[in-house]
Amino acid sequence: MKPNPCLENIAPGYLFPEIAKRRNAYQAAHPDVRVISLGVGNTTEPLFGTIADGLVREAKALATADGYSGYQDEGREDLRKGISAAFYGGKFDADEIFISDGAKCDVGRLQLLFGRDVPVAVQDPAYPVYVDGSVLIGAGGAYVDGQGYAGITYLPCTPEGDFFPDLTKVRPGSLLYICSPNNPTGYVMTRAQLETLVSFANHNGCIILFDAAYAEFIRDAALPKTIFDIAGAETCAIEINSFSKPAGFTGVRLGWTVVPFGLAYDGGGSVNKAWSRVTATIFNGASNVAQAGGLAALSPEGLKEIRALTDYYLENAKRIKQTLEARGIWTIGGDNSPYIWARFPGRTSWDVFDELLNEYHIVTTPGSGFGPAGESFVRFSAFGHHADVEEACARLAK
Ligand code: PL4
Repeated sequence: MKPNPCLENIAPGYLFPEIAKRRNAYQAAHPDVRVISLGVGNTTEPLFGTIADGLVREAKALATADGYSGYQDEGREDLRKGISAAFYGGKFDADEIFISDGAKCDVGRLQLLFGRDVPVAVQDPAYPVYVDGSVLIGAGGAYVDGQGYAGITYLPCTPEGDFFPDLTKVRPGSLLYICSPNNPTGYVMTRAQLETLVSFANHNGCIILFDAAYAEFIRDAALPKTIFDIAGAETCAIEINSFSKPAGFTGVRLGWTVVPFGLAYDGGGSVNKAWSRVTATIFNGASNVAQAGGLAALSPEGLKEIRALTDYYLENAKRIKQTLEARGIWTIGGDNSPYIWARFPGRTSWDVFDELLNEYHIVTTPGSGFGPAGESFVRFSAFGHHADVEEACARLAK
């Protein structure tokens, strides 16, 4: 038996396990050093009461005749309605919202809707799953070290270009991956930028896969939290979102995807119906315990807990950003997102990563791991205990 040919194209090694490998090797060689991680974006703080109670109640109910439930393939209707009410002003029907086991999993599945021949364009830098997921379905072409995949259109989003892609590079009929607040840059697209994107997509037959996993970190009221704040988005966008970062569900696993009824293929076929067919075939629903936790997170008390948790990480972000800037390092992000993107001109990202690990015992994420335009940048994650972030900042200040 031969491997799937797509596997021959994929870059050797996924970014985050590679970082973990280097960290573990360093720790093994220096057992007395306390390494602090500002690397992977993994939540660290315990769940608050209302959300935790929602999980516990459901788990206990499963042990009772009345409370037991089995498959919930499509996701609880009250959860889908609750998401529409809490995050979209109630404008979506429950059947336009699909419950998932997390944003990453749906990013990986969504391209089944479009197949291997669709042109793919991604922001560069970007969360690696967009390109790797495309490659796995055969849409990426071969990997060229330092340049990325030959079959994918990389759209540099740099400080010089206001972190907005050059849309003239996007072929009509493309799938366009956009993430805002952005991972890794922490940049949040303005309303005007999103309007330009939506207008471009509608005029050029493109579909935007909009990853809003960090929307609840936005504090500036002028910045849209969802692409569906923009008129016309319902005919050109799918939004992916998650309870992972706002509610601390990275391990619990729960997310959602909005596929509007108004989104159509060329020729008029419903993308919503197609997604319903795909998920019914290859997904058996999110955990019923996780869904109960998600429902609790949408209660008035739960939404306050989301605010408090995201505030906690934003305090870390502010502290890291101030520390780096006090050292004269250029940064962006961290105000409305949990990531700070720091620039080290003339150096490679892995070189800076190694220095931060060896000299400061701090794990970061090298910018080049997010795409060619990430070279010379390093991402600092604000997910961590306050005390650890304080210590990391004290080390960085020296
Ligand atoms: C490490 C833009 C983190 N093993 O938890 P999910 O599946 O709902 O959300 C994953 C996700 C989706 N969209 C964006 C993200 O940034 C993430 C999580 N990214 C990071 O450090 O960049 C965790 C990465 C994890 C992974 O591979 O996803």
